[in-house]
Amino acid sequence: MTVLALTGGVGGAKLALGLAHVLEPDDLVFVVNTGDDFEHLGFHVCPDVDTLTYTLAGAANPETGWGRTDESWHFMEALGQLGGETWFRLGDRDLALHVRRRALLAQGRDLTEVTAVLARSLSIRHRILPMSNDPVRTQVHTPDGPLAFQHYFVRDRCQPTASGFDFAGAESATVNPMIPFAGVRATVICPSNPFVSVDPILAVPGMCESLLETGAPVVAVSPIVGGRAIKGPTAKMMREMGMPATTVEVARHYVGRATHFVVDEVDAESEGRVRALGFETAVAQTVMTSLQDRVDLARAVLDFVA
Ligand code: FO1
Repeated sequence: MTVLALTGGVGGAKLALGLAHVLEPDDLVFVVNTGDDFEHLGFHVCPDVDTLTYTLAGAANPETGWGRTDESWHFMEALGQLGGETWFRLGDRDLALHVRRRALLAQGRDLTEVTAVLARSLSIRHRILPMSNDPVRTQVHTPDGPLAFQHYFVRDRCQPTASGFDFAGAESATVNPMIPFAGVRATVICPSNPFVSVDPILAVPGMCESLLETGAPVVAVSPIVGGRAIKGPTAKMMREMGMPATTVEVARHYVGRATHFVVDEVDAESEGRVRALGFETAVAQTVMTSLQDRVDLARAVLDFVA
């Protein structure tokens, strides 16, 4: 029986690593957001796939959570000298992965196959599935118009005011056919940004329905603790969209799309209000600093939905 883990970004990758330490490759499949993908410097860049891949390979930069550890930056330096765009930092070792992905895509392989080849070459045994092989691109609605996600997140450092999001291409994207819905015993929505990491996954037509039709629990872990996001712009986005940046508000966002919800110990007094929204609820330490924290949370989530 398989656990599906939906993840995107650095926060989600933390719990993903914990799950990978608890579950065997046959029992765990990652479904990863590709709404952050973009064409850049001639490469098809897949930030959330790569963040998960490097994290599972033990090669992720521990400070940033994205890109590789033991990196050098000669390519960026030389590109800058040549007048190239350097706002999106590609390290020398990370560059090799982008060159390799481009070659594999040029052979006509789809994103799922390419991701599997790269994961295997980094000795990863767990399955990493892009949510779709078709292009879906998150756009951030700002006062100056729609902004491509990486332009919002990296180039403009999340400064623009976000009033909403859309996922260009989602309506014609196909759910990754390799996702083994039939044998699912639980779906874990990792503590990623609900709006730009999880919603794109659930926006692929049929994804949400297929998850609920498994009849298995769909458990979301709150990315908001005590009114602030552990990582990234989640709380800022919520405030800008007129929502209180609370765990209860995140739960409200998942009404009808998840069945279980995990709040952090700091928000234990909110558990009743989350339950009142119709969720089965649990309280756990969702702030993950150490590897043990990641494993403990994974175990707590799996025990909750066992
Ligand atoms: N995030 C940044 O804040 N600055 C960067 O320069 C940057 C480069 C980068 C390169 C490769 C990659 O896979 C991810 C990278 N990220 C960078 C992170 C990325 O923008 C975000 O992790 C996701 O798109 C949202 O979680």
